[in-house]
Amino acid sequence: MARSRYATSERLFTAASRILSGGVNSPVRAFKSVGATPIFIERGRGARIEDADGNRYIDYVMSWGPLIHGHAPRGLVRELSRAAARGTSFGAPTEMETRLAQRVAMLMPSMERVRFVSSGTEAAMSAVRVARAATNRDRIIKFEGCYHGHADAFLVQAGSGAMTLGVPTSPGVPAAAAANTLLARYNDLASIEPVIEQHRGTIAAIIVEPIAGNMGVIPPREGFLEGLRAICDREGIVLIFDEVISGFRVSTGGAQKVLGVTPDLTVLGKIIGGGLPVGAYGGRAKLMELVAPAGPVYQAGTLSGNPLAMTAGLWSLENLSARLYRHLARLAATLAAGLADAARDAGVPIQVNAFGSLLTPFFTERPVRDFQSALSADTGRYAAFHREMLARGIYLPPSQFEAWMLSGAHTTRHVQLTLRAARAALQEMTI
Ligand code: KE4
Repeated sequence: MARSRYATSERLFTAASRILSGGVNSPVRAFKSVGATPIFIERGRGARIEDADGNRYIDYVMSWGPLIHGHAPRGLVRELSRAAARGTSFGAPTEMETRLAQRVAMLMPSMERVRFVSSGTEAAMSAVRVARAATNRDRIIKFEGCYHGHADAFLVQAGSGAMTLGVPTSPGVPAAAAANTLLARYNDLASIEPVIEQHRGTIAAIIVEPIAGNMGVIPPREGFLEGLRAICDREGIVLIFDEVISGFRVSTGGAQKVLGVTPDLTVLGKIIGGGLPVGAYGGRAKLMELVAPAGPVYQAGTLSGNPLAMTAGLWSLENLSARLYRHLARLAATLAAGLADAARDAGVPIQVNAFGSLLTPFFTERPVRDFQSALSADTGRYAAFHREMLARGIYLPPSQFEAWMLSGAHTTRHVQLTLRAARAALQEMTI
């Protein structure tokens, strides 16, 4: 029998599954929803990765967003090597933390004060804690299909891996925690007013992905974010933008700059760590001065502000440019249009949503504007497409409900090769 092109990955996954829950350290990586064995990555360079069997791929996961400059940029590796040689962690202040915070605040002026943590989850849960302390209220509103990490309060109708695996509300979340999390529909302002009416005076925060990425990409409707801002101003509710994906991904100032709506607090992650573990939350000084040791709201972390993550994040932000965003937007537009053309020619219904360098092809005839329409996508067809593309050297997010990510290392040539593979894959799927 011919040796599988993924034989080594299959062997490694068997070993991993004996010691790691589900063989992975984050569920979406397990390829469950695309019905395949996850491939084990050996190395990455630029827009490409190579797996344990020596297969090479053009990568559109890019570690789920941090790698806006591609894999292992020489300058980042150089700075990181120098930083590591000086020590990996001190548990004490370093100048790098101040420098990265200053760069974040310069690019995103709403962040008058910043606190670094080690993941987006930590950042989002801490921002909610600040909002609760500031308002002396317990409830939050989140939107169906949005994902803010795996803290108890957020695992209610959550997106990303929770949506992918069909467990949007996780066992193990106490009913009391879930009860404080109220749900509304993304892009539907009218769905919020009844929730406000019913719980007036008890809602501390509205948390939202200003550009939804965890149902697949769903841009905000005209007026949606402005409406949230007005409701929060009227009701004394803290508006939290979760820009873990969109922050520095869609512009040098994130979604809040492009869309012109300013939150009270912002949650960041991914790009600000350049691929190392990081998260950050921040916003109005009056709110952030509540955070210990400046104020009474406790939040801490052994590796918060880790010098290696700060170094990688600072290099990443210092190398952002208007030219980079123009390049990313152009490639994404070419990719989106090419996918739509290839699907039409193959007679496969696809709706491609895109915003800047974020895009998702939904396998459905319906325009995808919210959680319900995202759910209409044919996940079986997406799984078949994923497998066909993997076999043709294109590594896509192993879930219909995620965002494809481009980087400055992707070129027109990579996109042309991707569209050639997509055309063949879609034709193959209709046979
Ligand atoms: P982390 O705790 O995974 O660093 O960040 C949580 C988070 C918070 N907010 C948003 C908008 C996010 O997208 C995320 C994490 N994103 C997913 C992929 N969409 C991470 C991938 C994974 O879970 O393995």
